[in-house]
Formats: sequence, structure tokens, C-alpha cells
Amino acid sequence: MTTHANIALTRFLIEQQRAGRINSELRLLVEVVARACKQISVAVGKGALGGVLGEAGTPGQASINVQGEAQKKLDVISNEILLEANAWGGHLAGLASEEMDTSQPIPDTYPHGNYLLLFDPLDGSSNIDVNVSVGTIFSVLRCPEGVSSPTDADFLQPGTAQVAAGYCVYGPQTTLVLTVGHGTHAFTLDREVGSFLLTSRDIRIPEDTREFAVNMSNQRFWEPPMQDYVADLLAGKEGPRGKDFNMRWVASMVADVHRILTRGGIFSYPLDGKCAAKGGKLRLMYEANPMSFLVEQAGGAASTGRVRMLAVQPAGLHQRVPVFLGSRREVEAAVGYHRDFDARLA
Ligand code: P6P
Repeated sequence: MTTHANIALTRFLIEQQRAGRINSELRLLVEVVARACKQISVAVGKGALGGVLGEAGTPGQASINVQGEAQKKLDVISNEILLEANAWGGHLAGLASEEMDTSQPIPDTYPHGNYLLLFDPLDGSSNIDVNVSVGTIFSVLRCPEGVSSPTDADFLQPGTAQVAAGYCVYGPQTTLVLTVGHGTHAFTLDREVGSFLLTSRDIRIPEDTREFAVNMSNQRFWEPPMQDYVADLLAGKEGPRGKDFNMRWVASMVADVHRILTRGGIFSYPLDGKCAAKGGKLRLMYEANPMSFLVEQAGGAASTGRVRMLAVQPAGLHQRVPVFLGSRREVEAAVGYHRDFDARLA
């Protein structure tokens, strides 16, 4: 009998192709990204032994990315691994990264494909030096018809246009979580064989939860509806929610989302006074959208607090958004606080 664990990613993707859900080009794209994630997992796993911890750049001259953040060595290494892995396969027309100012067309020395790949090569990298789980997040869009050398504008498609999305979490296990628009599935890396093996097919997020994830140190900067929402969570069973809640915050989106996909919960990085001018903290194209696609495909919900995340029409490659995602009914509750607040202002 074929159990999940006997099904490697390659076989799973062949089955998706036979079912007409993906084509051979998209299958190759996912295989290539998965292989790059294995390489990143090895680099991350070396830690201090590999001389890969700490910040990129030279002593006293940090390397700052387009986000205005000091790059870690592993941010740069992971980005390079993904760029090299995806250059020659002929499946991509272009790619965009959190670590690069603008998108990059595939070099003309290689054939161009029909897809666009966006990624955060190593999300949560502030956790690397303290050995906390980090991860790679990726999103796949179709390249617009007739475009062979895409520009940033060709990437500005809403999350509903994604044809695939996933992340690889580098934690106690290295686990790839993937959707191609037909459910969300998890593959755990068997390091002896070097294959991702299917360990969870058709993940379903519990609709209700007692667990929320937010950086409480920002509380005084939140909008009133967020203040009210979290105050009611903290009030527990004596409060309006009538039940006690637990809190988790890893400060690594991939780790927090993986926990929520596994046992439910709500993740939030709302607008706050510090990031409101930028539109939020987390990036739409290669953090919020792929995570929202995965969560919705697992029966959850994802919102900016006011509109469905996947419906947001991007205005810029590195656009930031407020994020609420996870257990469907809990996200609806949080959105309700924002809706009621806005209605009172109207
Ligand atoms: P804070 C990591 O830098 C990240 O982009 C997400 O992975 C994470 O959820 C968030 O920022 C953490 O932000 O303000 O709590 O450090």
C-alpha cells in the first residue's frame, strides 16, 4: 500500500501533471525551487561551522538591502542559490527577490519560460544567529502573454493570479509546504535519501482557535480596532470572547505560519504607528500573498484587516501590507473589529 511517506515530491508533481493541474514547465519550476531549498537547508544547518552567521558586507560596512535592512550572510547566500538554480532551466521569464531592488529577466543566454518567480530567500533571518527556525518563501505567477523580458510591472498581479506558492521551513525538520491551487501539502526532507517525502496531504486549518501570534511590543502603536481585538483576547473567558487564549510569536513568519497550518491559530502583523507610513511591515508579493494562498487552500482565511489579501492589486514590487491570516473564523472576528471601527467613523 502506498503511504504518504512513500510518495516523493517528484511523484506527487507527476500526479498533479497527469491530473491536468500543472504542466511540465511548472513541475520543473517547483522541482528546481525544492532542490535550491535543500541547498539552503545545508548552508543554514552549518551555522557557525560554515562561517555563514552574522551580517554580510565588510567590518563596519554592513550590506543594506532595498528594505533598508542589514543583510545577513545567509540572506545573500540563499538569494544566490535561488538565482543560480533558476537561471538555466527554461521555465522562467524572470524573477524577483526581497533581496534585490528590481526584478531580473532570465539571462538571454538561456531559454525563457512562461513563469515569474518571486521569493524571500531567507525569511526571519534575524533569528539565524540564535538558531531559531527560518525559511524560504516563494510565489509563482504567469508571465504576461507575449512578454519574454518582464519588467517590475509584469509582476504586479494580485494574489489570486498565483499558480503555485510555498515555503520551506528550516527547523528541527526541513519541510516544504506547497500549493498548486489544489490543496496545501507538506513534504519532509529525508536527508539520507535527499528527497522531500509527502507527510501531510490536504492540510486543513481548524476553523476556530485559542492561539494568536502578534508582536505585543507594538501594542501602543496599533490602530484602535487592533487594540480592542487583542484586549478582548487577553480578557480570556471572563471577557467578551468567553475563552482563554494562548500566545506565540517566533518572529519568523515561516515558523509561525507552519504552526498555524499544523494546529490552527491567527497570525497578525497589523498596521502600527511605526510602519503605517510604509503600508505595513510584511511584504505583499513574496510574503503575504504566498502565505495567504497556502492558508486559503488549507481552509483558512487571509486579510489585510479590511480586504481579502489575495484581492489586493499590487502597486509596487516591495509593497508592504498589514496581515491577518489563519483559522477562518478567528480572522473573520479580527476583520469584524476593523469593519465595526470603520463603520463608526463613516
Ligand atoms: P518583528 C522577519 O524579519 C519578518 O519579516 C517575519 O518573518 C516576521 O513575522 C516579522 O518580520 C517579525 O517582525 O517586528 O517582530 O521583528
